[in-house]
Amino acid sequence: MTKEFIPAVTASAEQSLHEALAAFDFGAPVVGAARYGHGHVNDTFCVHTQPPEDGCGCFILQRISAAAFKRPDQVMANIIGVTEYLGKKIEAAGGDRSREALKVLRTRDGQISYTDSLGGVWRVFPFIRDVRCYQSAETPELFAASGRAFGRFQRLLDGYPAGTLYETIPHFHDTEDRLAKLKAAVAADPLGRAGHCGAEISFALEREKDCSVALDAQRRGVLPLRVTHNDTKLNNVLIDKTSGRGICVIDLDTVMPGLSINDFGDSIRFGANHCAEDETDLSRVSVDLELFARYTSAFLEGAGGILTPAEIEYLPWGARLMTLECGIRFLTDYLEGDVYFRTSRPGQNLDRTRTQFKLVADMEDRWEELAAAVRAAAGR
Ligand code: ADP
Ligand code: GN1
Ligand code: MG
Repeated sequence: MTKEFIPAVTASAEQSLHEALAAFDFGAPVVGAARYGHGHVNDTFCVHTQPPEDGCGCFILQRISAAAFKRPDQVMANIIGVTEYLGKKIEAAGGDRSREALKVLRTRDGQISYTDSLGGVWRVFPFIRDVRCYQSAETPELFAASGRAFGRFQRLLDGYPAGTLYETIPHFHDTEDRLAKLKAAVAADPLGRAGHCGAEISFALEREKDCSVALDAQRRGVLPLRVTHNDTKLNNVLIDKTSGRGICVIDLDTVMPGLSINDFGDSIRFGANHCAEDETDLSRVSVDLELFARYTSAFLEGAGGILTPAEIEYLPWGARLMTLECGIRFLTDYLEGDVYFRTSRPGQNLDRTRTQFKLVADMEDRWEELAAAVRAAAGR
């Protein structure tokens, strides 16, 4: 697919919603569309249709974030490639591809996305029913189910031709580059916010060396590049209501060549604690070792032996670095005026920064315990 570079859109998604709804073939009249989910980046709507029989139809309609993705055509090309590959693998293993893999619904003229008159790019997936999507790990079993699903996701994509994937966000998990961008934001300080986040800025700068740990290991050939998801939050896996299994990994915009330890680590960052990303009571923020251990065992089980001993050894670094990097990203966005991550109140990105840095400090304090939990899960 070749498409022109799409300019950034600043218009609200609601402005173009009707245009987008008219562009797709939902198979029945649309009776409603409402904002849906808790994503920080894309604009997501749930669309209901009214077929003549069989209850109502349900779809996920999304406007791809122009701030995050400069080439939505490449995002969609990756998603088509990966979902078709996963679908075939799932079918071959006797699974139900309509529930275990996303499927892209075409527009009325057969395209995989629709560009509205303001430049926003939209896509649709059939809604997977009888699932739940969690914002926090309500039970260890639930968190383990997500770990198994993300481990399995990596195993299923082990043979995928990684060279055919576009890098949808260049330097996405390049922690050195993230720190460099933070330094630039501190220097520019367009809104004069740096003055009241000196402690957070120092916290990041003091960890400059850490930012190179995984990248150095990759450069030395110790950690291999794989096809990875890169955004493995608990709310990016759908959990089957009946079985409690993590059945479908969603939010495939950032599937790219990357490090397995980052997929592991981003899940730990988001899920192995008991508070929201923007919790303001920092005394509540800490890593839950039981959740950490349960996730690790399940992730390794799902990965089914594809991970190398070095990848397993570096898993705690994945957790520490994804958390540090995410804090750096929230802080950069705070300094730049909250232009990337959606916020619903002033100071939210700074609060998010603080939770991430508190988690990093906790991981540093309990480093040996994390390493021991990984060794135990790996049977060493
Ligand atoms: P974002 O990139 O903004 O996080 P997601 O692709 O993760 O967007 O979608 C947001 C939410 O929509 C998810 O957390 C999930 O609750 C729901 N969702 C997305 N795709 C589907 C689907 N195919 N079936 C059911 N729910 C979905
Ligand atoms: C964003 O899109 P969403 O909400 O699943 C972000 C992740 C961050 C996360 C922090 C494309 O994820 O990288 O870790 O917010 N996604 C992108 O909550 O930047
Ligand atoms: Mg998401």
